[in-house]
Amino acid sequence: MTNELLSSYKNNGFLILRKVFTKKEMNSVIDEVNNIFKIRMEKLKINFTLDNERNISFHSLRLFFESNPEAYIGCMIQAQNLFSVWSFATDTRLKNLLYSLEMKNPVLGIKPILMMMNKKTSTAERYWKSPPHQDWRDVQGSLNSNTIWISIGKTDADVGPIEVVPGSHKFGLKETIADDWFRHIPFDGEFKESDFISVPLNQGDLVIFSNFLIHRSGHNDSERHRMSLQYRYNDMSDHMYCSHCA
Ligand SMILES: O=C(O)CCC(=O)C(=O)O
Repeated sequence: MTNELLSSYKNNGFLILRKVFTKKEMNSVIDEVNNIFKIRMEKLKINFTLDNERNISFHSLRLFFESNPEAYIGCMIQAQNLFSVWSFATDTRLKNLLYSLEMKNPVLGIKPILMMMNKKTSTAERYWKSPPHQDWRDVQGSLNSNTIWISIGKTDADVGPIEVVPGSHKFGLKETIADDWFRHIPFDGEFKESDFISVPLNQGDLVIFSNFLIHRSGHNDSERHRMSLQYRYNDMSDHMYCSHCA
C-alpha cells in the first residue's frame, strides 16, 4: 500500500482496488450459488437454465421467485453459508489490506454476507436497495471499522453500483430516521443528492470503506442480478471497542 493510497482512504473514506480476486475465484462463487438453486429448483421441477455468462438465467430465477418465493429466499439464506463466502473473509489479501490501512488486530464484525440483488426478485424495496446510511449505526464496532465490498460479477451502471459520499466519514455518526429498511440519513444540509458518486466495479474488484462513510445502493431493475460479497471488520486495538465488546 502506497502512502498515496493510504491518504486517499483517510481523506475520502473509501478505496477502490482492482483485480484483487481472479475471475476463476469469483466464478467459483457463482458456481456454488448456482448449485444451491439448481438442487432446489430441480426438486420443485422448475426449469434451471444458465445464461451465456454462467449465471442462472434471469428468466429461470424470476420464474422460481414468482412461483415459490419462500424457497427462493431459502436458497439465498443457504448461499450465506457457502464455504467460498466464508473462506474469502480470512483471505490473506484482505488481511494484508486491513493491516495496511492501519488496523492492528482485525476481527470480523458480523457474519460474511453474499448479496444477489434485483428489484424483480424481491418482495420489498428494502431487500434490494438500501437508503443513505452509515454501517456503524447498525454494527457499532471499532471507530476504524470498515466494510469490504467485493464484486462477484460485473457491477456496472445497469445493475446499480454502490454509491458513496466521498469524505462523509468525517461527519461522525449522523442522525437517522427509522424506516422500512432500518434507518436512513436524511439530507440535512451537510450532504446532498449530487454528492453521491457511483462505484462501478469489474469482476474481482473491491471497494473498502469506513463504516462512517455515507453510502446507499444504486438502482437495479435490469435483467441481471448484482452479486457482491461483503465483510465487515473491527479492530480489537481500538480502546473504545475493546472495552465494550470483551
Ligand atoms: O450492496 C449494497 O447495495 C449496499 C448494501 C449496504 O449498504 C449494506 O448492507 O450496508
